[in-house]
Amino acid sequence: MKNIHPLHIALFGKRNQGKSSLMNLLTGQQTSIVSDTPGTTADPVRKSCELFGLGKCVLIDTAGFDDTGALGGRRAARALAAVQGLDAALLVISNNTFASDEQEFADRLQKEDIPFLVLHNKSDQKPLSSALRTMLQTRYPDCGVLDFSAESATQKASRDAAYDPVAEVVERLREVLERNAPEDVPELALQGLVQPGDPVVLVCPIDEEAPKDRLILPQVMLTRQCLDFHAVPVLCRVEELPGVMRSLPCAPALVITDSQVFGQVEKLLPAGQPLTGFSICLARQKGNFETYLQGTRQLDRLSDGQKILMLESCTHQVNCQDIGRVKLPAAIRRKSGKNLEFRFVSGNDPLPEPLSEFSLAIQCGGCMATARQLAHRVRSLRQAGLPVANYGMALAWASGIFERATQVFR
Ligand SMILES: Nc1nc2c(ncn2[C@@H]2O[C@H](COP(=O)(O)OP(=O)(O)O)[C@@H](O)[C@H]2O)c(=O)[nH]1
Ligand SMILES: [Mg+2]
Repeated sequence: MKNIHPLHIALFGKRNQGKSSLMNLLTGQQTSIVSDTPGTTADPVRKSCELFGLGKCVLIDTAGFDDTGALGGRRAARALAAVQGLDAALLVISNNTFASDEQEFADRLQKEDIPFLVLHNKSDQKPLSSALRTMLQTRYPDCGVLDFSAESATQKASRDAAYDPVAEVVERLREVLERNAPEDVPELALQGLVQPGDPVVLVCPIDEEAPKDRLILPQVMLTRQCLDFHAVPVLCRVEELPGVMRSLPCAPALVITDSQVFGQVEKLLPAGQPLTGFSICLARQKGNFETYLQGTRQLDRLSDGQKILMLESCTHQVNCQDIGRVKLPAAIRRKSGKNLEFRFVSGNDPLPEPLSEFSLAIQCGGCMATARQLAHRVRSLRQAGLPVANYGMALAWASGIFERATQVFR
């Protein structure tokens, strides 16, 4: 499994089930305090690690969701809030106990579409009963169930250096993730579009918004993808594009540009030259592509007074904010000639109610969000009957080249 962003995996369960012991085993070091005093892990503890077969992960150890200490209510609420945007969860139980707390929590995970593994810990004390295993597999057909002992695994590892105490846990997690992978997400945006040796031109404007001394993530990602496919990335600014096009031995397999200069770039290229944008590539990679294609066409059907919901997945990228809050609304107003109202939601903030007030939602590229986070958000919007477009496609639309910029992916 290849993941560009680390997988966020959290451990949940009542107090004293062995969550922190598992966290320490998985991260291979003393990260979380293990204690037989229930309620020791007060705030979520995060730790990055590399798990064999899963790649880069961020593990999150949480307070028990039954925590009833002085801060209990808040802790439990925080454990629940941590659910949003997770790639997977480990629900840790023991002693064949799967009571209403656990059930409520597992139901919630299932509802939020977060894949999870129920890990029955302390099997050295009491193994998982077949009745509970069957109940779990019936109620949560997509989850995994594993009988385990953090204690025994730790002891075995201390006797046998070749023994990997978490291999089984990681393998089961991997199976669960694979079984629940979002369907329309290709691994890489350029898959099938470029061949070894193909030149690919990446147009990267360096303006006052460009970060100092570096490139932005989508530019780095697409450069890397060209290299992965043995294509030849050629980076340039808009000014140099005509010269680059003249000097290449053949027409590039693809030109990928920053969406803000779509208009300029398309005028500099011969008709028929495959062209797309970084953010459209990102949308291709992060799923929901068909939804965005259809949603963007909605821009042709806007009328005066309609409301558009702008969704930014992160709260800190000044560049995206400027595009989403200022440039894109201005470009849409200009191109449509309509008097429109824009509303903004950032990060994981809740969606405004009622969604029926809006005629269209436009989601940012989500370079800092996982495919699952985006899938979840887009699903909620679609369930409310709202068409969903995407920043990159909307910018292409505003530049009059929506069809051309999305053609290569259709
Ligand atoms: N017998 C046994 N005890 C365990 C196992 N895993 C954890 N424990 C013990 O259970 C207690 C609670 O563990 P901890 O990891 O702090 O649980 P948490 O509250 O869920 O984070 C500690 O005393 C651990 O040593 C296990 O597999 N078997
Ligand atoms: Mg703990």
